[in-house]
Amino acid sequence: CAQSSLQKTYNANQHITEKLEQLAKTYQSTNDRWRAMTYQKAVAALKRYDKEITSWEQAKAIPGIGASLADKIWEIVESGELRKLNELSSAGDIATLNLFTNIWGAGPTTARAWVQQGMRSLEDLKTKANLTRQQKVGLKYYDELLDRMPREEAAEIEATVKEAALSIQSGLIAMACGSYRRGKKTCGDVDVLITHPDGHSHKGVFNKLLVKLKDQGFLTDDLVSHEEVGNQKKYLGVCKLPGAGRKHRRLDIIVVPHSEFACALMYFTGSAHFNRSMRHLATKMGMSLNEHSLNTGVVRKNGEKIFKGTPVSTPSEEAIFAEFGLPYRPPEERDH
Ligand code: DCP
Ligand code: MG
Ligand code: MN
Repeated sequence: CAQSSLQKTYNANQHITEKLEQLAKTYQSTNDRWRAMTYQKAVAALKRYDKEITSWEQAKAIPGIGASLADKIWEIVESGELRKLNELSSAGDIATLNLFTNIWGAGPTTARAWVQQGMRSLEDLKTKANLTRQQKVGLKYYDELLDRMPREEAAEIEATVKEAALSIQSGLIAMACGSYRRGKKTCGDVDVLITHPDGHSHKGVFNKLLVKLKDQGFLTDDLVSHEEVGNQKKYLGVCKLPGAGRKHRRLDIIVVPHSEFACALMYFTGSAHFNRSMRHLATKMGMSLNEHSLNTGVVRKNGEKIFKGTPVSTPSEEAIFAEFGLPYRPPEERDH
């Protein structure tokens, strides 16, 4: 009716909701979803409330508004300002958060904690912060790891890993996936996938390869030295090609059994966006896809898997596309 639509469009407390909305956005931008939602809910409650708020008690009496929110609302009514907002959203803090989240191994939560502890620069972190081993590596190579490498250099890194792998076991397949395989001009890291066509000779290669590449001085630092998911082994680290003027680069090495090769190849080729689309399509078609296998006949109830389905044979990426009834899409066309 006319009255309720009037109530919806007229906001008697716009001066308050504006500030709380900004606060919600700030928390959203620092990935504090819980706080962001709290303030979004308060804004919605205030927008439904049709009278101007003139006391702390009045604010507190609105369903969904607790004492701490009433304090903030009252602060805005009295002073027209919200100190918390000024504290959080100063341009300097945003820049500092960006500076910190660019460190490998530091996410928004860690970055925010450092800012709250008074850290303002990378130098502060080096001298005063509690850093994980990974964050120490991330900080040591801060500029180098932010720099994307030309694809020619990614090819040299691929060749180095491949040569070492083949010296350990003949017949291995070692190939760079990720942005390199998608044909990008620059790469953030190199994602080398390793398998053996005979189905078993990949076993034991992972450890020997890492030892060899470390002995060569090629691998300089570990980030995740050994991650094992099912039959796949993954290494995340930092490498440097020999010779002067070379930069430290991020390198991922993944060793998989040949039966999982096509699914792993597709996953590590990406893009991440393409992978999400494929998983979404799989769900719609009663299938599931990950870096290990493609399963059909998956049963889901309320979005939850109650039967994990049956893995189908996937000898190649072409076979995976065919299972979806899709034409083959070359890596260069998988950015979306
Ligand atoms: N991947 C994914 N989802 C993620 C991260 C990665 O599906 N959250 C997959 C798709 C990526 C691949 O792993 O293409 C490799 O991950 P990278 O982070 O190395 O991403 P790219 O190689 O695509 O880009 P970059 O050049 O930045 O390394
Ligand atoms: Mg990559
Ligand atoms: Mn990678």
